[in-house]
Amino acid sequence: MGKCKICGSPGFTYVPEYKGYLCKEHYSRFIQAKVDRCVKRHGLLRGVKRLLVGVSGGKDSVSLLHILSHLYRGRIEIKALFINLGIPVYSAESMQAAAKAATLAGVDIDVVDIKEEYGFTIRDAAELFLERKISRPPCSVCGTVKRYILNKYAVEKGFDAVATGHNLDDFTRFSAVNIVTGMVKDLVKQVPREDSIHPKMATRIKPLCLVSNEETRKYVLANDLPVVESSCPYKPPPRKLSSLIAGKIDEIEGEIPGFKAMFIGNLWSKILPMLNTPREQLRECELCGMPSSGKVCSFCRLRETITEAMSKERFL
Ligand code: Q46
Ligand code: ZN
Ligand code: ZN
Repeated sequence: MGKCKICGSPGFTYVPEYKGYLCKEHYSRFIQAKVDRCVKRHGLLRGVKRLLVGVSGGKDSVSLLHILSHLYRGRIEIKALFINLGIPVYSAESMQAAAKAATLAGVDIDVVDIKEEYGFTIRDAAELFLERKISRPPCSVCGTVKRYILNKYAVEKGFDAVATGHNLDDFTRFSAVNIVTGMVKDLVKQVPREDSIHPKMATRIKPLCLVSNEETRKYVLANDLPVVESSCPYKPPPRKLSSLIAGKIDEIEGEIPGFKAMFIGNLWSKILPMLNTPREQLRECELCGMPSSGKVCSFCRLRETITEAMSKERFL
């Protein structure tokens, strides 16, 4: 292992941008500077005084909290939110990691327990799906639940924006799949900042949008951050199209360093501005009052389906 190009101490990892090695400290500073540049270039914290960070205990969100706290604590208020999804073993371990990460970052953390708040867990949803009593797979239920709770918590507690840990690889993979499958509605959401379009919708930001999977993995190692070791038992094998595309994108990045950033940068600056997609018209859900495109929001519809299926089970 070579020496750090900046300070000469033992190198931690090779960094293509430096054409050489960096030590743990300078590697961490390099990643933090990358996030700071992205935040400034895309105005991610424009108008944001209070920021809610969704922390799952995974490497991306734990790195995100550490980086944001390092860069902006004291200038804006930062709070972490962990959502207890009730997934056996995994949720308890994730909560421990998230709590430790928050302590390390010097940030308060709150927990929303979906069983306590809404009467079901992702485990319940997974079992109902296996028994063919609901049609949505656990990850689809989980995604709707997480989005809804993060937004609701932020709006009710007066946060200006919600930050999540989507990274460069998530952006490139989702965008390429959306292009190939023609999912323009989803493609236009692959941006660093989605402004609020409803009084009950918080602005969403993704400050790790130019930091890769490999970089957050190394950031965790360099800073000895606590992350959940187990993986979610409901994680499905990756879809064939998605994993093939991700593999090819990795191959190209290996040949042409900076390819992923170029792809996503051109998408943001040249392609998305040409797409004339009308903004979604939102009203308030008749059941919960949160933003919805129909009479009842997707979360309330989902909750009704699950609780109905659970109560039928009880009477069998
Ligand atoms: S927690 Fe939830 Fe993930 Fe588990 S059920 Fe799927 S989405 S895999 S990141
Ligand atoms: Zn150094
Ligand atoms: Zn609702």
